[in-house]
Amino acid sequence: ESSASVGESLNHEITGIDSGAGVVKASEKAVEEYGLEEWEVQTSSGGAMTEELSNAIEDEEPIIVTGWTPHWKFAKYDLKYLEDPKEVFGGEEKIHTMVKQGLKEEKPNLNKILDQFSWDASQMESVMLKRKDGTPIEEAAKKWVEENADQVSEWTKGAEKVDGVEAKLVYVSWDSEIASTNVIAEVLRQQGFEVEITQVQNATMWQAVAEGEADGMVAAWLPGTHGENYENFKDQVTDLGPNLEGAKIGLVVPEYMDIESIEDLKE
Ligand code: PBE
Repeated sequence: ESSASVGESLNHEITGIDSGAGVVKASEKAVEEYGLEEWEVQTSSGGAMTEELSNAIEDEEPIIVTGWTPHWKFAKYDLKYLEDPKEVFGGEEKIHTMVKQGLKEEKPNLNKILDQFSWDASQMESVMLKRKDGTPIEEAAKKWVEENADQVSEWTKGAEKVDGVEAKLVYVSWDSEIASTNVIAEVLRQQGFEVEITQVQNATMWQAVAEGEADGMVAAWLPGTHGENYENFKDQVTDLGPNLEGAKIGLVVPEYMDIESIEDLKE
């Protein structure tokens, strides 16, 4: 199968997610920088993307998706990242926790827990997988918190329990962030916070924290994916540092596809 037929068989479409996602913007940039004039990044949602991926794999058909790690799809399917010799997608990233300015003074216990929140890619993936396999996310989060009490006690160390203090978190409906946000929300609930988690678009997530409408978020992918968002708001948010290391974005295809690099989409 030649790469020309890959383009034709895909109608020169890359299956994207929501248009606000950094990985979609990076994919559009890749289309430009690799000279893939015929190609287009179709936007939809994270859920629609994984649905299309599942369908394609079922029929062993070609597909290219805007992908990222951590994600359950790598546990479910044989997938590979297309090589990116121009490094448009950047390298390894970290997911940071961002809070509104002054949170430390306003809600010190909330700030402390958000600051101490940190886990790894395989832990996040395990929660994502449970949800994928049908467990409601609140339940999957509760279970994870229960089974990882030692680690969770590191997150709450030095924080006093509260009685109904509001904790407002914002996130985007990406599988990875659905997992992290629900896990930290469960921890906060157990500490006595009145937790409200709100699903928004990426730009709104940053803006809500910058304007102090939300207390924080655990979904800032840096330095690349959300680099532009961070540039826009860095003077209005407080960066509490990474909560997860070893994240990555890129174009992802099934192993059975006969291409290895983004360059291969050119012909
Ligand atoms: N993601 C998941 C997001 C960040 C987290 C890779 C889809 C994005 O592209 O903005």
